[in-house]
Amino acid sequence: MEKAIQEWIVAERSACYELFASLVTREAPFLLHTDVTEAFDAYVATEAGSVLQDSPLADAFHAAQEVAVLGERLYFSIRKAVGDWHYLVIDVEAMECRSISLSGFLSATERVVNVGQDMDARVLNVDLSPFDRGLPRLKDPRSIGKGVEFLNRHLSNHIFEDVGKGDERLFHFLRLHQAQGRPLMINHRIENARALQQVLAQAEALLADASEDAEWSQVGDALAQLGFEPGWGRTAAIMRETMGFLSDVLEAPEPKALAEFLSRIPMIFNIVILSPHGYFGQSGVLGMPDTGGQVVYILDQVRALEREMKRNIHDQGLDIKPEIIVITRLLPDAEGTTCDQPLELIQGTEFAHILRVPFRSESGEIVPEWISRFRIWPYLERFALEAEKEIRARMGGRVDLVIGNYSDGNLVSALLSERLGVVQCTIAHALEKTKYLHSGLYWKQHEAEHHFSCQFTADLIAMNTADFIITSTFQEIAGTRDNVGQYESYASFSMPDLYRVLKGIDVFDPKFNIVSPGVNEDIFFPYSESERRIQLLTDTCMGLIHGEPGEEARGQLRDPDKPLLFTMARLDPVKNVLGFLELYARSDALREQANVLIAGGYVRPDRSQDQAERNQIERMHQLFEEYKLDDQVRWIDMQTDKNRVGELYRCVADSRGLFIQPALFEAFGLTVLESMSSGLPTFATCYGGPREIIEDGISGFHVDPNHPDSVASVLSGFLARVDEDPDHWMQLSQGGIDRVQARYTWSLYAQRLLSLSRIYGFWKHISGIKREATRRYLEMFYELMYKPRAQTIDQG
Ligand code: UDP
Ligand code: LCN
Repeated sequence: MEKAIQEWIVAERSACYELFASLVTREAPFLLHTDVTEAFDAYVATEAGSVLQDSPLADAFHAAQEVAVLGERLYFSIRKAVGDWHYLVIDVEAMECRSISLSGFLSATERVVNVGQDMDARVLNVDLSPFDRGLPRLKDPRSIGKGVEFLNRHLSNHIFEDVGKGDERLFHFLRLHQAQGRPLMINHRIENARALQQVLAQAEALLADASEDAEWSQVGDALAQLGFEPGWGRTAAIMRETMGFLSDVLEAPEPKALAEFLSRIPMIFNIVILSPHGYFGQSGVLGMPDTGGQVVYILDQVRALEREMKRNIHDQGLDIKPEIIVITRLLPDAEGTTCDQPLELIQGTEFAHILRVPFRSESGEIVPEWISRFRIWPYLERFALEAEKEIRARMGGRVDLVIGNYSDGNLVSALLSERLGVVQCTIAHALEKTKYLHSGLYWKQHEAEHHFSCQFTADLIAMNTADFIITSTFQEIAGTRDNVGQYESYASFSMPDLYRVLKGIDVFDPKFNIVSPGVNEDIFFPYSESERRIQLLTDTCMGLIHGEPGEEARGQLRDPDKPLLFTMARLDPVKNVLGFLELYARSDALREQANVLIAGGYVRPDRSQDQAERNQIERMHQLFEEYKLDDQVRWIDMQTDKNRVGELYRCVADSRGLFIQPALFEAFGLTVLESMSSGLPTFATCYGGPREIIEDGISGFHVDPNHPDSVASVLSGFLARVDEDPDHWMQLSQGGIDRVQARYTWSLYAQRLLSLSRIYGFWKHISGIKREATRRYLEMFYELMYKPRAQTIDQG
């Protein structure tokens, strides 16, 4: 690319110079993708610039992710496709273009931030690429997020290539499985893979003669003589089928049989889920600081997992009680929630509990108060050790899967799974890195408030120790054509004076799998299912919308029959609730057509304990005053009762209103699923998960929060069209319902997660030695980088 550009520079020197100079003279240290493409498009629209229209510069400028401007030099990072990066520098004075290395580019960005930094200064390079050798990697970007399918193909093609070895590995893996001290599937009588193949044939013949419904109690004695144990299936027919899959795998492995067999192995009975930060509780917590979708996700996930585990155990013909423990922080100052209780049964389950472990100060005292998720890093190691003791006491150390959530839970899951020797799954929910522009490069400015030096280090460690990672969407891993994925942003970045990441994660790693969450269908059902709605709840919600203003509500709607534009979120700046209120306040058309309903934060600022939230609350009051909104906007406190929230969406749908999710960035967006599932037409940010959840114009609409005027006109246009054609509202409403039902359900989620756990469990078993070196490297990174950084946080 650089050669072709250089040829154009020589041929069209003056046009090229003018284009480059237009970037330099902006005097911005960094130019973003849109700045660069817009500058190019604007210039080629001029007469002088038109010669560059179809030049190689067009490709470079349109694919430029970012340009660092250092004096007269423009350093380009170019993303031709997902994970396909190139770097080049254009020297505007010398009119030269050449390609540079990733290190060269990162060094330039560091010098932009640290003016005067020595170009050759030594830095700590973090590079995981040497550890990848010999491990499989996807090639086609379309396969990203379908790691398990790839791994199955790889396993069946390569593991068994080495005649004899793959069989033995599988045999040893099967030997590991036991429950409550009793072996499952095979016992010591079978000594090796060859012997297994022989007895399998005998067992299959034996089962063919038995009645299809015969259970272990009828066929077990004969099978045990051959060396088999329970776990193959509830009935003779299922046992035979499972054995058939194994025979096929041992004879001539192919991906489908291998996947089918692995996903039947009885190996997941005890699961530990980690979610340390925030107020993790079953009621009265949602909307509190750091407490949102993650809590909803985990509670629904646990219920779905328990159901699926019970179903699997039943089908496997076993009689074992599964157990799930969600480990969170014990909060003595619980602010009226149950977060000060050490143990709670999770509603809707038989065997799942929330177990709370306190944070302790350096001197070992229990820390009583809530601590922002940005400041909890120094407490986590001790928390992990204490959690381990609790797990050993409850589960006897017999854990089959550890699932981490968010950066803190993922770090603890890395520490725990290492010590317990079990499969580790991580779920990011929201990686903070992409929420703030250049959060790595400007980490020092963020440090006092956000402590990203700890968080990004923790993220790198957990992503790389994880056996598998699940994400809610594709874009979370690999972004879109124009935007870098959340995980992709960890591939390489720099934190000046701390370290430079040359390879932090690879989006082509088969550990990534998209497993999307669902909604609780008992709570978020369509507004039109009137027989399921409870009048008392409807009345309560109508009171919330139309009642008198007071301590928990501001505004009273003068024209209550107008449709409602509803938004609900934690009052975190990134949710941009204020941006939405302001765009409404400034749009005469919208103010004429509709009222607004906002649920979030506290109307009384003194009730909030979080500074960022208090700032938002105060600004909201200012907007009410400035734009005189009291008779068109109703603002109610955060809603902590889920049933009420479900009914609130439906009441807004009754008004033929809509839901708007205006976040500057939304990692996934459970409110989007909830409102769609309630049959409320949904308008959501085009940055993040909603872009993938909603098919624009079919199951909702995408809006760009950076262009408030266009959001206002999209909303207003929709309302005007619905006025003329009420069917339009109905189409969007149904589109949303259909989309959620087809794509976002918890039962699909649970099936897939458990199946992944078994397959990656097998993969961990056979690839263990190869990964030992990575583990050691990460241990060092933890001790030498993470811990000292965590200790800089004041624990007082
Ligand atoms: N929520 C709520 N009451 C509020 C604000 C939010 O019940 O006042 C719930 C909302 O229904 C959703 C979750 O909190 O289930 C927010 O999840 P989402 O993924 O939209 O955002 P997050 O807060 O996790 O960033
Ligand atoms: C955190 C977020 O910020 C949301 O976007 C997600 O929906 C939620 O977690 C659940 O994964």
